[in-house]
Amino acid sequence: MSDNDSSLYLEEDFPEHHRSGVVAVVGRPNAGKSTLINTLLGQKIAIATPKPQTTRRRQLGIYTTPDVQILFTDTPGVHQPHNKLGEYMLKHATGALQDADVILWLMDATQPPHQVDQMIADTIEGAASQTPVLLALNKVDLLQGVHDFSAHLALLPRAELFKISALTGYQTDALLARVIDLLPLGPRYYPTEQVSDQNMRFIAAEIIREKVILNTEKEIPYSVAVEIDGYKEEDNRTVISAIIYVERDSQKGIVVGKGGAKIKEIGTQARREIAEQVGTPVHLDLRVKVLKDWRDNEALMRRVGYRLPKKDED
Ligand SMILES: Nc1nc2c(ncn2[C@@H]2O[C@H](COP(=O)(O)OP(=O)(O)OP(=O)(O)O)[C@@H](O)[C@H]2O)c(=O)[nH]1
Ligand SMILES: [Mg+2]
Repeated sequence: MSDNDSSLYLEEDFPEHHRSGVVAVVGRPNAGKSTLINTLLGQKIAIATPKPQTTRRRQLGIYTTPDVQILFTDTPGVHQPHNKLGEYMLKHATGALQDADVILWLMDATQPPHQVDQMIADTIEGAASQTPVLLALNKVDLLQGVHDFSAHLALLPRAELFKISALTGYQTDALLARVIDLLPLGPRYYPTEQVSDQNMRFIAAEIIREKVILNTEKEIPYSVAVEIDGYKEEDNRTVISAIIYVERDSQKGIVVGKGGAKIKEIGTQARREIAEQVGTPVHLDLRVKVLKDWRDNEALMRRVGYRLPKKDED
């Protein structure tokens, strides 16, 4: 943890043997990183979908018990970037490695190692060669019979191997116990009840983006950004308005749907889930706008909420 972290918070009341630290959760898109963090925390703090490249920036899932606080860093799946958004995502993933006390590398056990996995192994050894690595082969609930994972482990022989299912929770307790073993002694950085470093505004935008991804196909899930342009609590309800950005006119038509049917469905699903999280009824107003090729334009990326670093800065 850096000393200038604005969220730094020190609670007096924790035992002397208290452990804490940062666990970077990394891996290819769709490996199950966000699902695993939600499972370990016992609540959904990050969106997860069947489409790769769902997570776009680094965010924390905070696990707290009387003796331990773990800051799980959810990261975008590592892939060869094809545009400015992809570069931004890669930077967030590799940056997380350098700050970690433990690296939790997830691979999809149903697939052979990919060339990007080699890149991940090389990046770990380049940026964090002293940091313990747990290699979790995920989705074993989908496997039948006996499997040989020597090719996976050969990428980073010093890693400790776990076979888990983030979805069912199989062996995730064992993985968590090992993470805790590896953490140094340290204080509690966040209040005990805090589970995420993101505010409700960001989480609402993510939930809306998740519902767009789940209700669309092809390029659209990748082309969508969501901006919350109004958020207020009034008369015991939460009133939110948001803009869904897409990259082309044709995409706008698809997201809106025939007679507005699709955007209505997206709105209903998002409103329900946001209401569950904020604990009040929610009024949600959605609009769809075209922002041509925003994913390859830094100024437009900033406009839709991706805070790009200045050159050479994280
Ligand atoms: N069967 C099965 N599916 C899983 C498991 N873990 C995750 N999934 C599914 O895999 C898909 C991807 O999960 P995510 O958690 O979004 O993956 P991610 O690694 O965060 O992906 P990115 O954010 O794109 O990098 C979702 O449909 C999950 O439900 C698992 O253990 N078993
Ligand atoms: Mg994710």
